[in-house]
Amino acid sequence: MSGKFIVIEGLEGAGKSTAISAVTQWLNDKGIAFSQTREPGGTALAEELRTLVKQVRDDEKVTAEAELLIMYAARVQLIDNVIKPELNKGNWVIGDRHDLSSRAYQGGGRGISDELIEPVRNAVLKGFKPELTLYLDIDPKIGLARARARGELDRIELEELTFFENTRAKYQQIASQDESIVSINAMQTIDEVARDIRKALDDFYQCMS
Ligand code: Z5A
Repeated sequence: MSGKFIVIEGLEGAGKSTAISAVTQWLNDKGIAFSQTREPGGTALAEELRTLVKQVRDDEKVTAEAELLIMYAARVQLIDNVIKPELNKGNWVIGDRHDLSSRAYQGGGRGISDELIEPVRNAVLKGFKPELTLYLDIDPKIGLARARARGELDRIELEELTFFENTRAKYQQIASQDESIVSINAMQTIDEVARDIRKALDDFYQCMS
């Protein structure tokens, strides 16, 4: 595999869509061929799972464990059918969320133990991981206000503030222990965030060459 897998992560309203524009502009400037993915989603089956898991439902409770397994079912479909084939062609892949989301939301937010998450991760990922993750760090109060201003909230976005605070704490904890994750202050202006993203990409590119 010669392409690189770069992932954008963060709470809702952190500005992932805006960050992806900055990354795609940087790749275009460098003349690097790439494709984009999102999680959950990115294949026909994974998109159906995305719709199911985001749907607000009053007929039954979605358990934390079912939510976790749906995320990984969608992920394995995407990795095997899209991400790895693209990387094998030499293309870069830009991911809107990946495995770190499950560790933060299901591990931190839902409180699922590592004893359950780790075997599932290992079975699905088999050591596969992004070369670079850009984690957009934001206070959930600010992120949720941005998300609310945009329109209707999905099932996960309707969670209590403590859910997002726990999710953020897990993001921060994992990011502090993994050198492939760069934390970016997403509470700055859009231009400042874009500047920090370009710098992180420049540093990454320099380390590669
Ligand atoms: N999830 C999970 O639980 N476990 C998993 O393993 C995975 C996912 C993979 C996926 O939703 C949901 O699934 C998500 C996590 C969960 N649920 N929640 N809750 P998603 O990824 O499709 O949706 P999202 O995270 O909710 O994305 P989002 O709300 O679209 O966030 P965003 O892409 O970061 O936001 P944005 O559209 O770029 O920006 C939001 C608004 O803020 C927009 O109007 C911007 O113009 C504005 N903005 C952006 N940056 C700035 C700055 N710097 N200043 C001011 N305003 C800004």
